[in-house]
Amino acid sequence: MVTNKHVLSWVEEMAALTCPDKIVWIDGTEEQAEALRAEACSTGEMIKLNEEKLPGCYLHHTAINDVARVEHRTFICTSKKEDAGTINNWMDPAECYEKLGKLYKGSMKGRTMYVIPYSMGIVGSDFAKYGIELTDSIYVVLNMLIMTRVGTNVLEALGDSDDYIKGLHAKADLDEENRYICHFPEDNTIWSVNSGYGGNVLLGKKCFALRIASYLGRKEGWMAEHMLILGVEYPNGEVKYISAAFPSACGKTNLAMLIPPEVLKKEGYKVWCVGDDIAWLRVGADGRLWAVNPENGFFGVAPGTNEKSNPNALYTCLKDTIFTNVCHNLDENTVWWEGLDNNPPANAKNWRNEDWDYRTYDKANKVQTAGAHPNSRFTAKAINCPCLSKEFNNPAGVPISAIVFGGRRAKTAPLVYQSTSWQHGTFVGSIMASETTAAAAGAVGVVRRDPMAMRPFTGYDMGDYFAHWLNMGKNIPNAPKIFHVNWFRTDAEGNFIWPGFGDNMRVLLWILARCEGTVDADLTAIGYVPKAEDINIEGLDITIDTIRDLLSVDVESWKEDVENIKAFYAQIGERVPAEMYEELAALEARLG
Ligand code: OXD
Ligand code: MN
Repeated sequence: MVTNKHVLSWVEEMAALTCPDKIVWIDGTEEQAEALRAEACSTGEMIKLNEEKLPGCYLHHTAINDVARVEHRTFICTSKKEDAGTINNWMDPAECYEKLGKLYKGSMKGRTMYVIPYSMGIVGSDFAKYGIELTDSIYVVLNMLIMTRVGTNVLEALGDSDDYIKGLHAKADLDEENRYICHFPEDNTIWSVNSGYGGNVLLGKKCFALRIASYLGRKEGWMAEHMLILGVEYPNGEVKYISAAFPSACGKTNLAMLIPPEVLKKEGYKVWCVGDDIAWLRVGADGRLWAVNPENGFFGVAPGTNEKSNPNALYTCLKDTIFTNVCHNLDENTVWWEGLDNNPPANAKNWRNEDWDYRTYDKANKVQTAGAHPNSRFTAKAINCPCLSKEFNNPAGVPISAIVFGGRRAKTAPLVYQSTSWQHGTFVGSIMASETTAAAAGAVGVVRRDPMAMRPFTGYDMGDYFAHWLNMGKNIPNAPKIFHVNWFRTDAEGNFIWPGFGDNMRVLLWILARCEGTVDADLTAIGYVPKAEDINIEGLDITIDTIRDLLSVDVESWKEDVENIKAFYAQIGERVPAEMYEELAALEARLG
């Protein structure tokens, strides 16, 4: 029985707007979830997959015009435009409520409204924040049950408080022209309409745990970041934790679930996954920075996931998983995607649910010809991950030794470098960037600046966000050291030089050795760079000269980058802190 009057009156108000035929409260029980799965299968919203090969797994197809996050239709609605900043789209809150109100009006007629009480973080912990999502999609309910902690215990923990994030989602007509993902950070509210794609409709994830949470973090003195969290276990059993931010398509989930190379595994090194996408960070009583993963599952990109790139992810999605927009193997009633193996199914439906002949696949035109959409996903439970950290459910989180930023750069960034201070590290994060690859449409090698990988996810002005980072640094007596990595340097023929994947562990070990103060480094114009001999290359088909090459600082391309950074800071505008300009000027001077 729900007694919280704030919740009851809000649900009533939203129901009066959307007019559902009925309202169902999600209680988190397996019985209710199972009944919803059966209902979704009976209407064709989901397909039950082969119970022997993929127990508890389902397949879902989104509308073909609705397969990814829509940054151009994502808005931050603060009362003052300046507070949303120049990088975000902004709409006046009153105008937005009115505009979307019209789209919601009567949109749930003939449908059911599901009320999902959920927690980001462990219910009752200091880190936890609560949300309620109203949705007319069973698919959303079933995904939220995997991605967050859902149930009546959330309402009990909330008590009579109105301190929760109010999320309203309606599929409406899935009309692209009227698709909106809107955030009202001053009202703890998220409104999403006309989409059914995960990143736009699982409101606990990007909308709450990053955009709204980053706003709350600034107000309350903590940080919400687009970061994976992993633990490196040493042969003596000690575990050190790293959090790392990468733009999309840089292998975040793979790094989070890394398997060390044979030589290190034999010595007893292990890696444990705490999270693959989002970290909430707070200063602990011991003066260290502590992190939790506020999610409870993984919403990972399927294509490219295989036995070599990420066996742990593959294993994680063998049961209790919802697959979205992958290829359906009709003979086996299983799933397939490009990059899984070299055996595409002969009798299959593609991500659009049309008959598919794998021989028509053209790499240059993936969206049209692939079996699985390039952004097809698996929604899988964290507890099914073989390398899940035993601290995953620790309400206190894990202490972070190193923060790592990364990008995809063909030349500019070396394999790894370390910042010289928190302020310099904040600068390094602020200039993060990735170059577009031939795999994506548009020009190759165009630099997209993506500060801290938060460009699409900061719920306020980017300059204020940098200032928040600087302030946090002043309040963390034992702050993590800050690093930058680049797995993607290429040779003259455009081939990747560094092997990547599990071998990235070799770089993580150098990073942690720096945090422990047990290894030396060379100070360069951009920061501390390893001495080549300190990167362990045992068992690798790579010479120390190649490592030297990977660690070299290409002064000319950095000078070009400085110009690009200046333009980007100018675009962010006047709230970029003076300290960032100081760091930029110092870098320019050091480059000569
Ligand atoms: C994601 C993203 O889906 O960053 O995690 O785009
Ligand atoms: Mn992400």
